[in-house]
Amino acid sequence: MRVALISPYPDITAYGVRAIAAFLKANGVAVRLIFLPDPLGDALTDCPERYPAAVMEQTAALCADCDLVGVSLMTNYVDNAVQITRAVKAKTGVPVLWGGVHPTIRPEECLELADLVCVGDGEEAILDVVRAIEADGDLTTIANIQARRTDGTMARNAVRPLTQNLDALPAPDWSHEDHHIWDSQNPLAGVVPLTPAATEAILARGTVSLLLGKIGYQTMTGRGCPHRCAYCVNDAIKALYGAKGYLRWRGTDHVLAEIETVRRILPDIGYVWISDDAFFARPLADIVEFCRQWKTRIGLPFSCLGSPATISREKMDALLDAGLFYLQMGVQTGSPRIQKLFNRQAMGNEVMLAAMRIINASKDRMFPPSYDFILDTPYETTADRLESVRFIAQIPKPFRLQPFSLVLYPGTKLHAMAAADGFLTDERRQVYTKSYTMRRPDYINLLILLAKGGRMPSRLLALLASDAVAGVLVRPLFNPLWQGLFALMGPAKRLLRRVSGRA
Ligand code: B12
Ligand code: SF4
Repeated sequence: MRVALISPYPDITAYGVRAIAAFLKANGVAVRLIFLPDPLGDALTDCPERYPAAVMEQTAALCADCDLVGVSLMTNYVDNAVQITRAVKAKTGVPVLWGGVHPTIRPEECLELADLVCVGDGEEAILDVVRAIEADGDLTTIANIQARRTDGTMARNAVRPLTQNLDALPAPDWSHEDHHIWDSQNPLAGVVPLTPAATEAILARGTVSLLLGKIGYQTMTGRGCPHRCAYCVNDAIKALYGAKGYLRWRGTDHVLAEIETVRRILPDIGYVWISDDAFFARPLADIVEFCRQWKTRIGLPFSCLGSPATISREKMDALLDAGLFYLQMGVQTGSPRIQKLFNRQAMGNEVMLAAMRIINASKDRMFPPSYDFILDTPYETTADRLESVRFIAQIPKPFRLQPFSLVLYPGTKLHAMAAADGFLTDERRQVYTKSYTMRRPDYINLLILLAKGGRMPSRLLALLASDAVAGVLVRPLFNPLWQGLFALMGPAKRLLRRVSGRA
């Protein structure tokens, strides 16, 4: 049996797809991986036909001798999945299975085009589908799989319990055996075999890789998150499976063995990007052991994410000693009212400032940390937003901000609430094709963007966010001015990049 797995994501890490590929291979199924990185990158615009026709034909040809085609998708990649699936169906009779975050949340919508949909974790489910196809068996009774029966009714099978022992699963597949890619930076080459050298060249183009001049390898040491923020998919997935047993960690040896293997294939990897939702949520003893082994077996610099409630001095010290060079933390808002709306009241301003002070005490040993903010929440008042800016003025320097415009992803509490309250009138525009870079061009967002690099004097920022000054400048009369400045920011940034010689 042979399965083609297709990833449309701009980032070719695609951990979930590679995890499934490795699992199928370990169970004797041949796998062909096809990477079709979205040519628009993270700048999502409304563009249903994202791939050239020739690329779709080559993709379909690569699927023709397979028994099953799997496509992975997040909500912003529905258009990609539709285009790919139509192309495969036009040229082959191979059944198409969609999996990933979006099919997990919206299986019925996905079944309008896909033959089968996988809800939740996919390793065992896809293997069961392959076995059923092999035996010419029933595809509508498999746990995690949803399908339309021949009479048109929906087969909605329950999810199986989550695998608790992640070490029983193989590490993601970076073998490069039967891996293919269409690289939009070399579009005329078509879909070609992916070589380790090409992978390194693509990973080297990542933002942090460019900044450091080192190739970054991204992995995950666990699955799940201890928190349940109202705008995050973790909330929806916990609702599907139950919160108990949702947060799971791989053992240190399992993770380090993966990195050792991948370094043999990709020898130029210069740092590791641990992209667990909340790596700092690992217990201290685990972190200490992880760091001890990391130093002797890997020895590369690494970055990770931490939620404010989980950062401690002891964990920081151990990680810094092992090579932590960069840390990203979610702040999202400085308004206690919006923290409550986001279900992040346990991560209030005092908790966040305490975590920031711990991070700041190590400022000489690492890159400035990055703090994420969510902008454009429909429930925010001007007072809430100004509280956020005043909070930024209290953050110890140096730091960088990553301000994201809120995307109301389906399945989250906030999506349901906004839909009920009439804030979601056009899902395609407001969700499916919305990028986090589409920030509302107004005075308060401008302040946050100006504070992004962490260089704006805190007193000046606090003054600009004071009721006396902001009270005047947020008036609609000034909006054209802020909109004009926003419009100039893109070209100014590009000019600065060109002058400084960066691509
Ligand atoms: C790591 C990560 C990234 C990385 C790497 C992404 C990549 N392409 O490799 C980076 C930082 C680049 C990233 C970027 C983005 N991300 Co991201 N990311 C994650 C994160 C933290 C983990 C994903 C992961 O690897 N999980 C572990 C694996 C094992 O789980 P999985 O991917 O879900 O796969 C399992 C199942 O879904 C299923 N499955 C998956 N694919 C398939 C396919 C088939 C055929 C089958 C049968 C099953 C199946 O089986 C897998 C194994 O069990 C999640 C949050 C989360 N906790 O899931 C967000 C998340 C997936 N990201 C999200 C978003 C929105 C983005 C961006 C679009 C943000 C943006 N720019 O606006 C970008 C775009 C993607 C890109 N550039 O490639 C959202 C998606 C929400 C949604 N409804 O779609 C999430 C859920 C976070 C959130 N906001 O809630 N991301
Ligand atoms: S801490 Fe981050 S990953 Fe965890 S639930 Fe909240 S937003 Fe999602």
